[in-house]
Amino acid sequence: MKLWGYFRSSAAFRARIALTLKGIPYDQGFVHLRKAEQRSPEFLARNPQGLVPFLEDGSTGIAQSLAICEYLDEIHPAPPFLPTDPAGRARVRSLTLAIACDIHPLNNLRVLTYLTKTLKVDKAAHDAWYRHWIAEGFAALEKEFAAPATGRYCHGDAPTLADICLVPQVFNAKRFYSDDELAAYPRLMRIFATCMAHPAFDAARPENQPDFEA
Ligand SMILES: N[C@@H](CCC(=O)N[C@@H](CS)C(=O)NCC(=O)O)C(=O)O
Repeated sequence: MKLWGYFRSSAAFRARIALTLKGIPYDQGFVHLRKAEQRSPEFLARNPQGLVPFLEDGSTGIAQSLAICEYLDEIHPAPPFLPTDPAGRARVRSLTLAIACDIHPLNNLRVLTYLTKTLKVDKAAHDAWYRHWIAEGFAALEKEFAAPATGRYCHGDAPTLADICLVPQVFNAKRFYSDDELAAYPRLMRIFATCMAHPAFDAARPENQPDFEA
């Protein structure tokens, strides 16, 4: 398999975690988002959606990180990304979508670029926008993690799709929030710490990627 991504991309980070959790070896292709390589004719020919990640498995090409995660879960069922009971599966999907649909897209590069370059929003407003959507999303998640106790990870004692999305979102938040500020979400940060102690999450982190730039 070959994963096209960018070290700082939260969505590509999800795919790296998923591949590593499954123990699937993969090659990486690099798409430099700051250099707009996602909009190059070469990359658009590969992925018309113009976003990373993009997974190639033989002749199969898959855009969208959650579609990639589900594909990997279907072809390599162990360890599973979802619990077995319908209520648990629904809860994990709900947490996953709260991050992937309701937090992450609002702070995506193309949205921020539209704010600053097209709408001429200044840096203070840009940063306020970014912080607002993180704060609103994390506050809701923190309540979700309250009671009843749900285990060491987002749901239970093993990583699920929700953890695969939570960890990159915390890395993303750390660009605009100090650790002291993030301490306002103690349950969320406890789960983050649990995940980061897991070798698959650590291996997938941006600093451990060949295209990492400080
Ligand atoms: N819903 C997509 C989001 C993908 C996405 O937004 N990728 C970002 C990086 S995290 C990207 O490629 N951004 C390029 C841009 O905004 O131009 C997924 O889950 O894969």
